[in-house]
Amino acid sequence: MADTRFETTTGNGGETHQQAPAKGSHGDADAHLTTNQGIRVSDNQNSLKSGERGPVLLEDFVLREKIFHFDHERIPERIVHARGSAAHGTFEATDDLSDICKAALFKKGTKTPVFTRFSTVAGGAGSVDTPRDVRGFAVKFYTTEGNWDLVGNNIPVFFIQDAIKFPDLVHSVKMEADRAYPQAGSAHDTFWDWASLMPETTHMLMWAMSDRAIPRSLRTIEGFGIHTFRMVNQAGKSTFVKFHWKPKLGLQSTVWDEALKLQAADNDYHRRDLYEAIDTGAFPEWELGIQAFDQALADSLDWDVLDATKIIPEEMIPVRIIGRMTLDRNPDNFFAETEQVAYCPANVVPGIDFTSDPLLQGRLFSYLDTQKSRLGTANFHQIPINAPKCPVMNFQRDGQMQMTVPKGRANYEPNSLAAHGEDGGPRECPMTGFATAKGRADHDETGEKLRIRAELFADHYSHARLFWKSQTDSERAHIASSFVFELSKVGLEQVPARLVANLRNVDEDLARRVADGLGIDLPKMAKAAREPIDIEPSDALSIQKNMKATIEGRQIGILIADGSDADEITTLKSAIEKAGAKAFVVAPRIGGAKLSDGKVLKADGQLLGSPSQIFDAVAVILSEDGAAVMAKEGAAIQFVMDAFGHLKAIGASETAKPLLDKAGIEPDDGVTGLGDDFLKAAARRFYDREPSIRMLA
Ligand code: HDD
Repeated sequence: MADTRFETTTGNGGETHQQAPAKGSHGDADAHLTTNQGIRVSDNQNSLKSGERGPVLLEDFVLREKIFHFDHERIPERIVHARGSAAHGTFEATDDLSDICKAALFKKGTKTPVFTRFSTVAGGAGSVDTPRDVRGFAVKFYTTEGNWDLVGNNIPVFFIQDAIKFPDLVHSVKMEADRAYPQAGSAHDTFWDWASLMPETTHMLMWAMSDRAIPRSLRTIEGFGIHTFRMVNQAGKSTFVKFHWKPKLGLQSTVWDEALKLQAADNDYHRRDLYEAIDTGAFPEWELGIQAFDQALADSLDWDVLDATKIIPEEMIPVRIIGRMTLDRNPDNFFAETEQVAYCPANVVPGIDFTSDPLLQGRLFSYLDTQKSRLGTANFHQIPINAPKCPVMNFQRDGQMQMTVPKGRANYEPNSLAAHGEDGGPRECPMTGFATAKGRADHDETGEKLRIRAELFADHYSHARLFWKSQTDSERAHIASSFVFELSKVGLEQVPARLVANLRNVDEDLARRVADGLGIDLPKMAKAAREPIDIEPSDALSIQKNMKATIEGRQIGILIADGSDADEITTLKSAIEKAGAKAFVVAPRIGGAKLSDGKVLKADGQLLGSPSQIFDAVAVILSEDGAAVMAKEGAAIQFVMDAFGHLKAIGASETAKPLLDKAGIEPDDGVTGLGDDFLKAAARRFYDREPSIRMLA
């Protein structure tokens, strides 16, 4: 008989414990269904009754155990970042970093397993993937020296400067306390009430209102560690660093109307995209980079590097690429891995250290604490997805759900048991263990106990201005329009004007556009706590300036119907696939369409369930008759109309043109035939088309 158990290391010195039946065992002739006590189950369909139609007996331990376990399947969802998707992968160090960091994972050529979880912030675990929101970007590195968690976002700054405000931020942005809506997203009273009273949010609001908050896919977002961290080399010298993840596919975002429609088209749009990309071998990749600088540079800046609402422009300190992360394996089980993974910014390895950023310092407490209430036990680090892949040896003992079985008498330190022939257990490691970076605190400290923030934290607008100045015209129009959209959902009369009064400190044109869009008078400028300064614009802050003209990793929808030209379809499909993109055939019926050669081509998706917003570009291949039929089909008209409205390329066969005419499309550079010009156009969005089809603020 095959053993249906499998063993997982807990990371605790390689000890093992029993787990559920091995994957793939279902259907094996020797795979027996058992209770959790290992007792074989003879009948999984009928509960034990007294007589054929009689009551169910309390005695039925098979039934009781099954229902009992089911009743307790759910655990509390994360307070924030509840909705997420994750994948396994590898980080490879590509540069020699020994000059500034001694961590083993950064030794050139070293490969470290990772588990990376992306998330939205405000929505619950079952909410949609595409609201306007920040995306979490959390990476757990299982290094040989212990776990390092880099818990960042896709935006390089944060709403607040001090962790003490985090509960207020989160309460205000999540669904409102009495009515329990909206489920995800910030377009509601309480968020804007709070944010408009909190000028330090302004820089982050600019990013959150930009297209960064409506990414096309998780594979096309950047990631940032946000805080200034430290790296420490072998000699004990410490260097400040800021972490950056740069996606191989470049940055890609949606437009707002598209993001809204995606919420209807596919709630799981990003989750599905990540899963399918990995499943089909199109492994998402990011480069990891650092901006490294010393105390002298930090002191020379006009802002404080401990302030998480500020950046350091890449033009000022270039990003040095130090490694590459590839995600190449989907989780086997969503709950066991994606749900139970517990990130904690306090998890650092020797060579990486904190600064006194007050936001970071608060986080060092919060994450460890929250895992106890989420996962129910101080032993959550023993859950396989959280367990280090190096030995764990200490004298911490017991607790709920203890999975290891320590041996011997030594459960305290120091002890002298070893001297008497017994196992005395592990010892401190003064030379190789984690030792807090030496040197003075990041800034002069008097040692006095003060509830204040350092002086430069009072500048709330300079970096928001820098961001605004660094955007393209189209990006500015999107930002202004997002403010208008969000504030138009606010019922509290005092709030929009208060926010616009803050925006006047960022840019007068922005404030005026938002006020006009809302139909309100321009309010008096809010008094800035500190006069903003001007900083040189930075191209790195723009999405549109950092898009890659490639169709690699993208999905192109091909609308066909009965009579469509078989050769045109085959040629286009193979050209798309050759370029590393995915061709997705859409037809009125899932069974497919009968093509010009008399053969039936099965569709990948039915027209009603595959609107064009799920594609990066679309092609329409229709015969004359097919086009006439489709021109009477609302979903087909909407398909091309939305593709055009969402600034995508549309490639059409000559005979498909009547459908485009019916949709009111006035051809531009993005409307092409089916040849190379289409593939070239599909690699970009046509932002210059926008003013002719939509009124923006
Ligand atoms: Fe946080 C989760 C990112 C500030 C408290 N946070 C969480 C996750 C990410 C971030 C990506 C999800 C991790 C996962 O996938 O499981 N958080 C950030 C960033 C911040 C930040 C980039 C600022 C730079 N967070 C922050 C503060 C506090 C928290 C200031 C509290 C003082 N965050 C939490 C938390 C969460 C969390 C409540 C919820 C679930 C969890 O930790 O594991 O503890």
